[in-house]
Formats: sequence, structure tokens, C-alpha cells
Amino acid sequence: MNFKEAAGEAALKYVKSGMAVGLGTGSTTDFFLIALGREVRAGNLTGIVGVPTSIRSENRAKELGIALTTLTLNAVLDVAVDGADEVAPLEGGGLALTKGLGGALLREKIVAQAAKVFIAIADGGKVVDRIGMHTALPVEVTQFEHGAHAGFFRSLGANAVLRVDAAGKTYVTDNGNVIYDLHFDKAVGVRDPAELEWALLKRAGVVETGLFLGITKVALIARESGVEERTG
Ligand code: A5P
Repeated sequence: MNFKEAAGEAALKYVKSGMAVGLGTGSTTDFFLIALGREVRAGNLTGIVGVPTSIRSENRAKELGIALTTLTLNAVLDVAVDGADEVAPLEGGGLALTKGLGGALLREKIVAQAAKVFIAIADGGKVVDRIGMHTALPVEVTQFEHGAHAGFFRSLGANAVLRVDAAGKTYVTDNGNVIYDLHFDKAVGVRDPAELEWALLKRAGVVETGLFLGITKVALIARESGVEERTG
């Protein structure tokens, strides 16, 4: 079993029959979806309904036999499970995540905020001292005049790169927006993620950031030595 699979399997113990479950996006979460689908089909978990965080996860859940619902019908989820691109301690307590390399950050945050318990699953390679030390921070912005943000992102200390798809075309999210990946100095990372998030969110045109601050109740980190549980 690889680390992503170990993390995905470990999240299963937080799911009980009758729960409404947020279904994340990404290669680690895919192992959780496979495990959840397996238990549902075997009849070990009954009455499970899921809210997917992307069209990709929606299709995957359908393939795996996981029934779906919406936040309109189930405004509060019992639990949500999702991957992360970075996991770091937050100054003052709690956990900070970077998310969105898979492009689903907006729906992921909507679903995470709707969950009583949000669980992040990752392999040990995602653990950092500070956000921004390992990966870029994805920021979803409206297509309208998105080029206008370049100077703003620079003023925040970031080298911002408009995301493109494999064919080199501008990447468009499930919500019809585009993504800028903000690269900070990896040696330093982001000293104050809360301040950065606030600066980004108050800018018109910025729809959401990949910063998940203080949302995570438990991070399941899989390594050679086993799956570590970090509480947020
Ligand atoms: C999707 O938009 C992301 O937030 C993913 O959850 C995150 O990128 C982790 O993906 P992997 O599990 O594929 O590394």
C-alpha cells in the first residue's frame, strides 16, 4: 500500500452509517473514495450520501456507487475528507493547508466549511514548517480582466503564474474562473498566512484562495512509520 492509499484508508474510520460526507478531489482522496465505495457496496456502511467538490469527484463517486446529495439538501456535513498540497502548523495553534493544485479549491473550501469535521489526508512529503515552502498557492479569479492582478500579486511578494492545461490553454475551473499560482520565496514561505488571505480576499475579482486556515480538525499524514494523526 502506498502512502496516499494508507492516508485514504485511514480516513474511513471517521465515516459511520447515515453520515453526509464531503468528497474531496485529487489522487489521495481518490483512495478514500475507492475505500468508501467499497464499504458502501459491501453494505458495511449504509445511508451514506456525499457532496462532491468537483465534477471529477462527482463522476468518480457515481462510478463507485456512492449516493450524492447537495448542500442545499444537507447544509451541514458530518465529515469531509480531502487531500492537501501542504500541511503546516499555524502560529497560535491549529493547522494551515495549501490546496488547489488540482484546481478544485473553491468547491473544496465550500464543502470543508460545511463540515462538522474536516479531515485532511496527505503523505509525509506535504508537511512543511510554513505555507509556501513546498508549493505555489493557487488563487481562483474571475476571467474578467484577470491580467489586472499581476501587479497586485507582485506587491504581495509573489511571482504569479497563470495556470494552463496540458495543451497550453488557459485552465478554466469547474466554476468558469481561472487560477493564478502564487510562488513565494521557498526558503522563507508565507510568514503570516491569515494576513495574506485577507489581502487576497478583499481584492475584487479574487474568488477564493487555496489557504485553508484553522479549518482542519484532523490531518492524517502517511509515512513509512505509519499514519500520524495531527489534530488542528
Ligand atoms: C484539488 O484541487 C486539491 O486541493 C487536492 O486536494 C490537492 O491538490 C491534493 O492533491 P493530491 O492528493 O493529488 O496530491
